[in-house]
Amino acid sequence: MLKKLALLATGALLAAGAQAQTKWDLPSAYPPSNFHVENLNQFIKDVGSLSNGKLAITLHNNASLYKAPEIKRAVQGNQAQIGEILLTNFANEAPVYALDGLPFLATGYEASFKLYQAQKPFLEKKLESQGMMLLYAVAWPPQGIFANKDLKTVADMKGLKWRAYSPVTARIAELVGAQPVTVQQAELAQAMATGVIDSYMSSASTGYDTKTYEYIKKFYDTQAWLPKNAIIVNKRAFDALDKPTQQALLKAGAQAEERGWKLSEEKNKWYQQELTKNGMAIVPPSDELKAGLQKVGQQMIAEWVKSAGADGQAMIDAYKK
Ligand code: PCA
Repeated sequence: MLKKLALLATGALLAAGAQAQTKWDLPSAYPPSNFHVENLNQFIKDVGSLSNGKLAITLHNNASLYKAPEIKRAVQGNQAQIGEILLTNFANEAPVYALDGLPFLATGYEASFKLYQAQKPFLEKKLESQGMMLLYAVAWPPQGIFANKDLKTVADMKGLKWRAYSPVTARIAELVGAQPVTVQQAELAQAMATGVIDSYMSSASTGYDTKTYEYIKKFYDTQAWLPKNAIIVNKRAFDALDKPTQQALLKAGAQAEERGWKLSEEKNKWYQQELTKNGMAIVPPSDELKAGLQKVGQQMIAEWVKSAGADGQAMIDAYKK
């Protein structure tokens, strides 16, 4: 009888040992229809299988756990062990976070990936100094302008009630005489419904996620820049994993980065079709509008280089090489 009990106890211990599992929370500010979130779901599955179930990540999407601007601090403080951030949201904290949010520096997927490689060592260093690490980053589709108004030149942007999602998109508004209101994607539909804003710059992806076609009927396809979301990890939480689990996480991250960049480009076409199907016109910008926006971009790049010092110049040089 005693022997049997001892055996049972050993069995229970063994089972518990095999299942010893670390649980992480992953806040994201975007909804299930978003390609970043689709990619995250696959990433989480991959982490589970590559780690033999030892690391279980729970996704909290749509800003349900933390709002977009709070996620970075939550990961830094280890309230969340891993999280998704929009880098350019943190432009005021350090210039490196703003680089991929600048208009007309890198405008296609290839150029944006090159810009990422130039930015990456500086991004890693910055995050490391804040007790975090960069796992992977994926570009949003090219940014265009959603507006009902006819925009033939930048002068037509004057007075727009402009939704900004970052200091950079607020600066664009200032330079063209629009009125910026900062609203994150999770609150964007409401801001349109209540008339707080009547225009914004973002991707077809966000236009789809927020049903922008119910309020705004034109998307000016300016392809001005491709900002990135990054998946960041708390360094102490990472260090607490055993080596094979760390390797599993890194591997799943590398796979998610590769898959994510492809998904962004592929799904952008689908998002644009959906916008069209729902009554939105995808409008190529006039040469005048393009030229005006490029001028705004040049000024903003010059301002950035000035604020970013030697590191900034090194990033630009590495990108232009
Ligand atoms: N969508 C996000 C950021 C960039 C993008 O394409 C947003 O509009 O909030």
